[in-house]
Amino acid sequence: MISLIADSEHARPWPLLAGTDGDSDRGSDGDEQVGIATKTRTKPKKPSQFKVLMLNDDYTPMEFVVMVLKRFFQMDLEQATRVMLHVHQKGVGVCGIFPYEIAETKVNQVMDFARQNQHPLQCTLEKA
Ligand code: TYC
Repeated sequence: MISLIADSEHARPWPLLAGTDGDSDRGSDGDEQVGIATKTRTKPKKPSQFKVLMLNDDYTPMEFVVMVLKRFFQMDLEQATRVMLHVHQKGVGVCGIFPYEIAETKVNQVMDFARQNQHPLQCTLEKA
């Protein structure tokens, strides 16, 4: 018996899509068994989510933070004001939770916009 990937007689940690019936891929003389291992997740992994966090500072105007939250996180004036005041009082707050690439893009957009306007506003990522 030739086993390239898995010995079908012994424990294997993944299902074999080909080679499980023990005959279709047998060699012509009947003593060779070659399995093609195909990993199949029974439970597909969800893309991991990241929190976008806004940090407080002493210099960025409150109105600017509200503008950022409305522009980049699609908040209305009331939501944006609530989040801004939370950050102002607690030091940090969540702007939203997104898949990694979207979260990273939002952080870059906020940081670029703050820099262009010469405000020290900081924004960062954290695994949700
Ligand atoms: N603390 C700032 C001020 O008093 C306002 C502020 C709020 C700044 C939230 C940053 O993420 C921030 N002008």
